[in-house]
Amino acid sequence: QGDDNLDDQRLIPETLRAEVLRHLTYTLGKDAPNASIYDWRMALSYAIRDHIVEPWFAATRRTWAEDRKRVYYLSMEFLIGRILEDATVNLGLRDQAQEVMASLGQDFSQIVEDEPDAALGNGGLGRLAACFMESMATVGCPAYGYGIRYEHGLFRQRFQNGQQIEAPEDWLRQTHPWEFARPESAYTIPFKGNVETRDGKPVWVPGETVLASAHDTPVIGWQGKWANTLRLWEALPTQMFDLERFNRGDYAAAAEPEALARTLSRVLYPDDTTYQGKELRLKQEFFLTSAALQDILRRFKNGHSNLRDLPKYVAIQMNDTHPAIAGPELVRLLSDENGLPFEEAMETAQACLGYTNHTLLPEALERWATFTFGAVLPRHMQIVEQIDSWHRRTYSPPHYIGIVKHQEVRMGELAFVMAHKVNGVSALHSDLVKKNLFPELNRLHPGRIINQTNGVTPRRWLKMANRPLADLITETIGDGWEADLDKLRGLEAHVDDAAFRAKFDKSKRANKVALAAWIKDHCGVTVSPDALFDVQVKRIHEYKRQLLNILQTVSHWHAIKQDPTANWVPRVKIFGGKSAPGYAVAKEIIHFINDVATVVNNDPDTKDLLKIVYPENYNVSMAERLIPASDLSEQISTAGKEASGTGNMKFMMNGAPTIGTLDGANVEILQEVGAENFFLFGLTTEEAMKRREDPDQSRKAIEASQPMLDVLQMVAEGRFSPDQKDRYHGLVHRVWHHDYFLVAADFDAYNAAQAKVDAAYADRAAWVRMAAMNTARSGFFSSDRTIRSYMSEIWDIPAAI
Ligand code: 26R
Repeated sequence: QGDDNLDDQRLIPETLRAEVLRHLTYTLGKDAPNASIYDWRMALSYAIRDHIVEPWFAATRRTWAEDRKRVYYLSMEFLIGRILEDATVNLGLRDQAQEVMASLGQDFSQIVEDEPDAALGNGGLGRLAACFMESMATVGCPAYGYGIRYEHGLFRQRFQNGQQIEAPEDWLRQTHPWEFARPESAYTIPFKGNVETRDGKPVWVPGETVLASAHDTPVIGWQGKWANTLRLWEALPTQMFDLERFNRGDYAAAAEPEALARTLSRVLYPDDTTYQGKELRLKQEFFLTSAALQDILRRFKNGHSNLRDLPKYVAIQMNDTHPAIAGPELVRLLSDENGLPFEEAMETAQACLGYTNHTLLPEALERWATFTFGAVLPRHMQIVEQIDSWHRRTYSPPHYIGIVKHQEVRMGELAFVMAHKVNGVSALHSDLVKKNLFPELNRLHPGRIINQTNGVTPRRWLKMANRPLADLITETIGDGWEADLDKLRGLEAHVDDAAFRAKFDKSKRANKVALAAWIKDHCGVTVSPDALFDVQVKRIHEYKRQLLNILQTVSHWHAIKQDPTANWVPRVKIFGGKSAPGYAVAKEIIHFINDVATVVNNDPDTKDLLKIVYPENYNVSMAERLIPASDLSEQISTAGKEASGTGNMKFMMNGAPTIGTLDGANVEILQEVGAENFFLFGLTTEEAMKRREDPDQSRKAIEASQPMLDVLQMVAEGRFSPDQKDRYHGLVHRVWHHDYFLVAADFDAYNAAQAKVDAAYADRAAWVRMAAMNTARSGFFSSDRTIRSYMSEIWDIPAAI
């Protein structure tokens, strides 16, 4: 059986079957004839979870016994997705689970799909944290992920007349079977109040407190050899309710303290576009960070007494600046609460802390008004000032560098100063972090900024999501590639073998057939699996340029109509992604894509040649369905804007060549796969910066391009909004006159690259070879490689496996 690698502890199906039935009876309190799909899913999940607990205990015991250093990954987002199938894959139990459920009259894949996504994240940053958790468990890095147990994850997206409507997400309405509540692990989190001086020492007298209560989810690595903990904090009131008010009959007021406290873990901030000075967001950030640090110090003290030894046992990674309050909070805990002198507390904290930057966009860089910061965290405001002047004193920077500037606390600078290592997430991005984001700090602290190119877990994104291809890989090069992805290079020897290519093509086609059926079901659009599936899935942002894609699609449609009998390659354009609820321009792009889709999909002239589909509510499980069925990966951000991208790596692994710009990790993908297997186009970062210096750049580009003129003309005339002809006048105007992201400047180059794609796709043998080369050369993009690199270059932790 393909994925059953746990030879030494092979479960016989009868055992698993008995376990499922035992949980159905004794945990769910149901008998088989009355069990719903939910009951079966819970029973199977508990049965599978039981098999995670042993390796989890073993890993914990070993970490304690060997007194090992642990990494603590602090993140406001963990975009986990579904857990059941992933757990069965890593335990080598997927085939048995399927067999067992079939014997019970249940369809395994239906059960898997009954699980709601744990959508505790917006996009790339949150999904990266999830891939890292899985890789840390796979390579045997002792680790805790710390996050917030949001009651409502990322909103559900629907389209109404083509427009995005948000509805609350409610993943915890059903029991979440993977977590263990740990009410005994709870910490008091203080806020507000003021700082008094007692015996010459500062004492923070908080004005409010809430309780952070832990929920642990074990994360199992490949082949069940190691497991770590994802610890998510739930906010609870320190005082349940006001009994006095309750007894007076004022029930609403009596429940107020509870409601207020709980809002802290109520919703995930769905805005990954602009920094907003929202007090609740700052409180959430401190809530996570303080709970994590208190937990870390408690664990450290349980075995060690000298706090100066903390960095020998503790590495703390800040996932962007969202937990950057960890710097001052750790200093506060070490000095105010544990008596270390300020400078020793500083040194100790710095030696523990690392900071990963994930964005250069100025509007997404966190800054807090000193007024808000000082009101919510009065003691931290003082410590931040102290850190700032310590830094100035110690390094006497020739140019003024400040953490606190213009009455704002700049969280990037704070994180930088408090960390011993700062990293970007792709080679290009790390260069830009040095040159453009922190030039002064980089001069003062040479060598502190390093690069750690992102990666993705091949267990979820290849082994689990693309069974046909995974099976072909194993058949061709044997097993072992799952934990050593460089082995995929072995496929290269087969790409010129027609029989191998036929099998590769067959695996892709199987995924496309399945996706076509799903699209029919979910979008009501009929698409042919023989068409080229061209996919752009990611959050909707101007810099990611979904607009470039849809405008080029309009141009392509127009070209087909001009010359309907030419030898066109049939295409299906697939879009997926959510806009931040307050991001009007992104929402307009969604509306526009849907409006274009309505016109194009109903045009008899282009019926078999072009379709546009945009399924609602793109999330991790939709990505698992779309990416393996893709022929072409759209990675077309304006150069210099996408920090890395991780979707780009998932497509590559799944044998979809990229059409893309020299941005983020695309640069490294191109380098690995070779220019002949990549459709490169567009301005470089430098060229883009130069181009923007000309205020007329977009007008000039449009006037020099007949296709662009035609497209904008059609849109302006209302061809895609017949019910409201001027609907997209604003959009067209912005392309002409305010095109910061250079849609017009890159349009012709993109159009030409798409023509090359068509030509390449028409040559089947060459295309399949190219697709296979993408898989074969994707080994570098395993998050195992990334994690090993963090371990040696930032965390100083040796691998256990
Ligand atoms: C503070 C708030 C406004 C906020 C800003 C930005 C919240 C969340 C974000 C999300 C950003 C930081 C993000 O997801 N960045 C993405 O990180 C990925 C993982 O490193 C990269 O691959 C991707 O390029 C980058 O956009």
